[in-house]
Amino acid sequence: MERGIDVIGDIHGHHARLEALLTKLGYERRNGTWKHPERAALFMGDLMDRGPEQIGTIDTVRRMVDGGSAFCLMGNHEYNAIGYATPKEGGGHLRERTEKNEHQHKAFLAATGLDTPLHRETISWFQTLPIYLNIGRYRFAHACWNPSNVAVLGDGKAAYLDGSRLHDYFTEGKAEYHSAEMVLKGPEAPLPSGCTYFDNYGIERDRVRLAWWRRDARNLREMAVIEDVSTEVLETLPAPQEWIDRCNGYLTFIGHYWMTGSPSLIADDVVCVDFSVAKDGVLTAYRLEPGDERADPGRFAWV
Ligand SMILES: [Mn+2]
Repeated sequence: MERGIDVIGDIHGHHARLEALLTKLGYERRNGTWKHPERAALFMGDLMDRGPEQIGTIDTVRRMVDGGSAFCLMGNHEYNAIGYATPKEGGGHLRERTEKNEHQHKAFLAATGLDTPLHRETISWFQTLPIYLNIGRYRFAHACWNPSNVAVLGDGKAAYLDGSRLHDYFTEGKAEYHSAEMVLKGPEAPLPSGCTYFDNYGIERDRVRLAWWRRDARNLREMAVIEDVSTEVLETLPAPQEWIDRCNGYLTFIGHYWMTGSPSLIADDVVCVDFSVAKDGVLTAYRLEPGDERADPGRFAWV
């Protein structure tokens, strides 16, 4: 890695905030494309769904990627969008067009239309996005770097969906499906029966996301990424150990997790850059410098 990299978290259609962040970071808009004289941006995925400017956000990022001033990873929302758009053999789509799935996806569909040329063209760009990247001692994945799943999806340096067998990535039981779900959505654990909570979309959930970077979690409560669920029962359950990431000298970057408050570190070798711009939070960048070995709380910038 020769250039400094600005690692930018989930945007979810908040284009004005993206432009404000790029400006703050010293990027300038020339001939319609944002560029920095010395640095590159790396977007952690989840460009879309939820927010007010779906097309503007995608267009800005895409121009930066095409112009060589940015990388962009796939997030779970782009992955879901690919499944939602892709017909399945025998009828239906790789991601079912249920009311719940449509609800999570409605801002994007309102902007592109369903099965329109713009929709299809945008989805085909999503399909070109890497599922993860490894650059030198730095690893980038939307939700989780899990070595066995990383190995299923690619060569450990980069992974892309294989368009000739897309259905494998959306079919329960296929290694590609479970690996893509792990890297893009992270590990989850079921809650005890009767224990549920409501997520950001108001959908009732009976599983919790696991904070796989908390190596010292003593129980499921301490490892659950959740605020408002009855916690006592979770304190009696063990923290699942199989997902705990031993980062092995790498610095790992993720988005995805709807962190709250001012950007801060979640571990000394795992950096989350999602601080919930789509839920009254901030759009966040981490200004990675060549040679950085440990995470540094002074590297965050946000708007
Ligand atoms: Mn996400």
